[in-house]
Amino acid sequence: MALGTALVYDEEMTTYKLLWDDPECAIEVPERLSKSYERLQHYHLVERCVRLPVREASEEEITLVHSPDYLDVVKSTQTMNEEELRTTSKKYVAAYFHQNSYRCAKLSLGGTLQLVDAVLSGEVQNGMALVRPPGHHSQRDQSNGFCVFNNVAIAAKYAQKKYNLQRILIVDWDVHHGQGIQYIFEDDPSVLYFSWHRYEHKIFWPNLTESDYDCVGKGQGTGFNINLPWNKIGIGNADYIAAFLHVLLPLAFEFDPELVLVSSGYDSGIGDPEGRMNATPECFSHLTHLLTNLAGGKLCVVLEGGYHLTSLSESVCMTVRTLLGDAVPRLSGDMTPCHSALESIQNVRTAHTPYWQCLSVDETKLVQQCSTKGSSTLELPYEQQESADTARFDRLIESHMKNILSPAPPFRTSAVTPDGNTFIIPAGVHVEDQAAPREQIDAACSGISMSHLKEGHLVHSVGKMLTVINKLVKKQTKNAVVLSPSTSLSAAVALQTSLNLGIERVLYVHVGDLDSERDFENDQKTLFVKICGDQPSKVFSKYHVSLKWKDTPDESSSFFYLVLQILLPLAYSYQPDFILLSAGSNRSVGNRDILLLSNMLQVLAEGCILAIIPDTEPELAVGISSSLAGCSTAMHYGPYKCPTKECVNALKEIQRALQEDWRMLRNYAA
Ligand code: X5A
Ligand code: ZN
Repeated sequence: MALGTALVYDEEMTTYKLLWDDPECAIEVPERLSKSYERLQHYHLVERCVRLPVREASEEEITLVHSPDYLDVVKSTQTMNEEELRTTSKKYVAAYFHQNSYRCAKLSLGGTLQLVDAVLSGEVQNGMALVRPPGHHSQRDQSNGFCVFNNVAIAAKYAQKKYNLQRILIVDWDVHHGQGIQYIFEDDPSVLYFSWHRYEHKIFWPNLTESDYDCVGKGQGTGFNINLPWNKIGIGNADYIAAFLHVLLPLAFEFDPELVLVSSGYDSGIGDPEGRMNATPECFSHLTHLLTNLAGGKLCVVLEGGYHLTSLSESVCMTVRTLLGDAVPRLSGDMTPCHSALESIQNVRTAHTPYWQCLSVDETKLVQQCSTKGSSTLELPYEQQESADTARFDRLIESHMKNILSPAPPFRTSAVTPDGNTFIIPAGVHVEDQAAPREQIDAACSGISMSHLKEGHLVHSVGKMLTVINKLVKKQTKNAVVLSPSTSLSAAVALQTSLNLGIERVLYVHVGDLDSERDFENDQKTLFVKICGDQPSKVFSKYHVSLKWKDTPDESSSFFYLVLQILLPLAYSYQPDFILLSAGSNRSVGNRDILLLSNMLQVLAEGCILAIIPDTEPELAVGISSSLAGCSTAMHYGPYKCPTKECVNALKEIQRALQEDWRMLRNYAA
């Protein structure tokens, strides 16, 4: 059954601050924490989480990463006067100490470890630690960039030691390079570290050569350090999603971690004075959800930076909401990655080609990145308001959030099951028992030959499905699973009905054979994607993509590659309002792959998915309904393997042909 989401927060971590004038450090204020927490309360998210108390980290834990000498220095700041604190702070880069720094740093780390314990002991599914001081810049013997102890790096060492983990993924979406984490794990293949960061050809802090894409790790750890430098400001939603789909996630799936730690800085979000990037708060919902299919959903999100208080706190809320399994809001803005972002993506993919199978099947080359060409397609809201009033910008974010967060109705998953078969449906899923009236069924089926469907089947399955579609369109239900005697027919009826009800863009994904395949070209209201094991009869076109996909038969799957390289990019580019996912007979992908697909597709259309499953396959329906109900993140999808050259070539052809129409397919600039 569904495990909960943990939240770590303690007011005591607001009891240290900068005591003197230092413009560089002035942004790291206690309100970062208190405002975020207040916002979580405002959205009633705190009460939905499992509250974990913080604790002090032990010296043994601190020295998993830091030197005893450095620990002594930090310890000694407890009793220093302001003059001494200043002198000690000056020994480091962009650091400051207060008499309470040591105590708070111990709580910050201890709180992070509490979260790791709760997730790895199975007490909760995932969670977030709202902590300060942050950690990812701090190093073995130094404080750096407001960081005292390296919370996430120590958490990884702690998890390896206490739970004997072999593979941990660290995702650092803070806008700064977590060079501290890189230094600690650069020769270690058991920790895969991914960081994107504002770089601007090294002119941005911390101005390190080793933050560039060609720094891939050392010795045994070669290939396990992934740097994605942004050479422009104004990087936005489309760029971040492209970075996940084309860089982080394929490598992460191939790596197959047992735990995911997020160095979760929100200075990569819109309005931040440090990052000057453009990602809106709901982008963090997407990033979070996209990670939930790794490591059986064991995800620990740990706060790092984030200096625009409104942007920070809204983004924190979006992250926690998503950890709780709420629907992921639609992503705003044009889904076209900018040229500079694509250059960076191309280069990091090329730099990692020797180390990752899923990249080596693709042919990539380096591109010369110049500092002038290309810019984000989004405006720079931060720059607009820089001189003027920040209050106006705050109101802008707030009204944006109101717009995208639809008020929560009794949101649940519905199911249509054959009579007397309700026992298979997971708790919390609503079994629909109301069939639409006969006239409605007849109208919905007009033009679709239902002749070989038995009368009883028709009324039960199609009739109830129509009721469910009505509810989906009216937002009275979140998503649904239909067990059907003929998935092709049910899908055809569902498609026609949803369009009749005024849905403008339907993404229709069908896996397996389809009884009668109509032509979707020129019908811009449907993007049809069919996945089958045989060569498709029809050549693909913009709105009608049939593709052949076949794994070599064994325990592992390469389906993630198709999902990340084709299906999600198509879906993100199309921005559907409704998703139809149907499974036919003679499928070339396993049930586990369909679960991965249904889980991943939930980032689109606010999760409004109707899944149509053969009524002979109740196990699949159970899996999908629990996935749609947001309680199956505990499932482990691995092991993964690399797709065959043949599959990759077929996909590449589609990618090339359609990337002008569907921009998120693009993963290179040249
Ligand atoms: C944790 C974090 C930023 C330091 C910036 C110094 N540190 N210019 O975001
Ligand atoms: Zn940062």
